[in-house]
Amino acid sequence: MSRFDQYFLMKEKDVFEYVQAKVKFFDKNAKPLCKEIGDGNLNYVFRITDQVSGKSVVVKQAGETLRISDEMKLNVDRGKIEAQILGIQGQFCPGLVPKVYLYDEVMCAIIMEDMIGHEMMRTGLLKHHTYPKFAEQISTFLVNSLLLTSDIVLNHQDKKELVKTFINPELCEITEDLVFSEPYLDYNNRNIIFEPNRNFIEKEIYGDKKLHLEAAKLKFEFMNNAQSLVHGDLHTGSVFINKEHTFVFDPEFAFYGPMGYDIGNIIANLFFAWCNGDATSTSAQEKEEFCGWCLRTIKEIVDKFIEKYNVVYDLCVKDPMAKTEGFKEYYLSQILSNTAGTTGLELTRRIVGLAKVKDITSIEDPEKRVRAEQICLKVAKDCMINRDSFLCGDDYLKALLKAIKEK
Ligand code: SR1
Ligand code: MG
Repeated sequence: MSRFDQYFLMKEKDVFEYVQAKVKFFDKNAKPLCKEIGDGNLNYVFRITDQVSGKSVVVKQAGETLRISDEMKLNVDRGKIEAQILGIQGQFCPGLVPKVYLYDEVMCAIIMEDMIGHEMMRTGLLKHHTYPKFAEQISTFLVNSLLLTSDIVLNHQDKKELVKTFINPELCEITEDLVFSEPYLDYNNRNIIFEPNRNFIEKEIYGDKKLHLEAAKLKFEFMNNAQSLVHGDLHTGSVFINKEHTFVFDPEFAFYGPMGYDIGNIIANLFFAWCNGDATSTSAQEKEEFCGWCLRTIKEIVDKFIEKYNVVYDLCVKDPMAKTEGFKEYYLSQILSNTAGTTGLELTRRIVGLAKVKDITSIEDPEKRVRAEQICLKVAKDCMINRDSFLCGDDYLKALLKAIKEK
């Protein structure tokens, strides 16, 4: 019997004993230091470091209520999907996700590799750090994790088994509400609007029925297109990074959905980083370097995705009908359209909905925040309404330039 045979929410003081009981990670003479480092909306994340050997490990535990709101409750076993998908992504994208040492179904905790020497990408972006290898590495992650789990490549029965395993109704419902519905209808009364932008949002978002129709179409595509095993929440808080290397983590929203959902999330969050650089850079040089990097990276991610998609498709496609002339191009055009639509949805929900991003909320000057939010919403509408014409990286930069001009 151990005190970890029954679920309880751990505190910093419990975690070293827990790790030793489960995986004996540290030496006998270890001097542990434990810190809760989570800054997400859902879970608790502890880092324990042995001050003697320098070895460290991370423990992520699900609580019964969410950090973002005590009123929101979820099953505590949500980490199980995360541990499973990290295993699959580790096979298809070696080195780009952290290693899982254990998933504990009782304590609902994952013990995993500490991504030493990396920092949360959003934290780095808020300091206007740039990451020259990100576009290359994230595009590899996207193509491999998405294409290699799709019907294009996998045996269709095996793929259907994966669809079953990764049914994730509770977390998908959060996304269906927070991303696809509430920013347009606010039926749960929990949208948070920056007051100086209320009139703009009432007219441009709540009042635009054409936009609602596009959001509705994208919502039902999200729910019904079991295309690939998607990460499901691929924003810059789900990436740990340094100048050389990228880790993608936190895939607890994973399920079988449209590929564009992951690609569009990354693009939107780089637009948020651009907005922060535009509003808060302390010199013209800093703005040029940082904002220039954000734009180049958006463009490169889309273009590299297309390039690598074509290579992997030709190498790995198994389905005989998917080899039909013209199908590769058709399939890509669907992915790119959904990518643009998702970019717009993510841009909108972080400005209008409940869950915000620091890139925008930390802009202290109200006029600059108004500008940043309005640019995001203008780009968002363009991306959603005209999504079939976003065919390459440059199209996103054009949308931004157009939104800036309209301001
Ligand atoms: C209630 S959870 C709010 C948001 O945090 C997660 O990271 C997802 O993005 C979710 O939409
Ligand atoms: Mg998360």
